[in-house]
Amino acid sequence: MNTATKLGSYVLGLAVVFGGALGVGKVVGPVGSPPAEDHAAMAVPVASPAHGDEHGAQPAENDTPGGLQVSENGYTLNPLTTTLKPGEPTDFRFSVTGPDNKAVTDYQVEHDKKLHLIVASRDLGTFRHVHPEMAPDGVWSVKLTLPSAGAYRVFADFAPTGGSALTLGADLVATGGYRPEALPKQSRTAKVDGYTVSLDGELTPGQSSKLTLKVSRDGKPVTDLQPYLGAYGHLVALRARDLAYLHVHPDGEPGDGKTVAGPEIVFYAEVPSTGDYRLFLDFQHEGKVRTADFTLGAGERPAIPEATPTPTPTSDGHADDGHGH
Ligand SMILES: [Cu+2]
Repeated sequence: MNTATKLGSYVLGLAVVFGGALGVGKVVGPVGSPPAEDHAAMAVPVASPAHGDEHGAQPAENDTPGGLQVSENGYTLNPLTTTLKPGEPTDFRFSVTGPDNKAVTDYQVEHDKKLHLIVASRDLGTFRHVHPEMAPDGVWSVKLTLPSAGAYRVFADFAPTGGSALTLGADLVATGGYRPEALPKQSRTAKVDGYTVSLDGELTPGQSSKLTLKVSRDGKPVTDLQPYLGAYGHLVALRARDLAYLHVHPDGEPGDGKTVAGPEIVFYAEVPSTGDYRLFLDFQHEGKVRTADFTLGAGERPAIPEATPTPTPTSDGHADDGHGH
């Protein structure tokens, strides 16, 4: 995707562009705030050290969301591990080759890391966000334990030095017979490890949508969230059915003098289409990173045929309150 052009096509307040990698051009600063260092680099690619000269020819603008392709803009994700056994810690290894067909070894640091790896099961029940280590030859490696047999998708989210941010995707299989689970029902409340996270806001296709996530524990708002990878929260959205990848970033960041450490974390997201999305929020509190997950619909969706039980008429004879059900 030609990120410079892409950015230019949005004007105000857009914090996220679908297709979204962590880096250049895919994410811009929050509304009305001075851009942070990395955001500045994204907003003005030629000003970034990694973009010190003209880009030269870039591929034409392409609105395909991230994560759907194994190769884009001349960069290719090459998994060296394609299957693993569920429940067993396994090194997942891969490289990224560049337009010269050599393994890429120079990456821009985005949110404290050169590369972010997301792993999700095809049924979107399992989610991992990990940070592999790169060997000098450009081979990345990370210990992965997948909970159960099934089809998974890995997403490498990175920005090669001198290039645009990319999210490349590839399949990964945990061997064994499995039964895919239905997409978790739509929900605006997630519970994890005694924390409750509630989600406010609507996803509107094609528009920047404000999402507010509020973290509480034992009924009390959490106001001392800890920065994790340069933010109080990281939100990844995956579109149901094709696992198109959207990385969303918060409005404001720790240390900017106005972003509070909870209980609310505000994000701006733009989704490209109607449909269901799974949202995964990573947040850190008391030294531990946890993930809260949600299912949210965007836009008017065609009804999904499912076996809905027919409403049972009440038989206890109490009067209808007149408001219906
Ligand atoms: Cu990451």
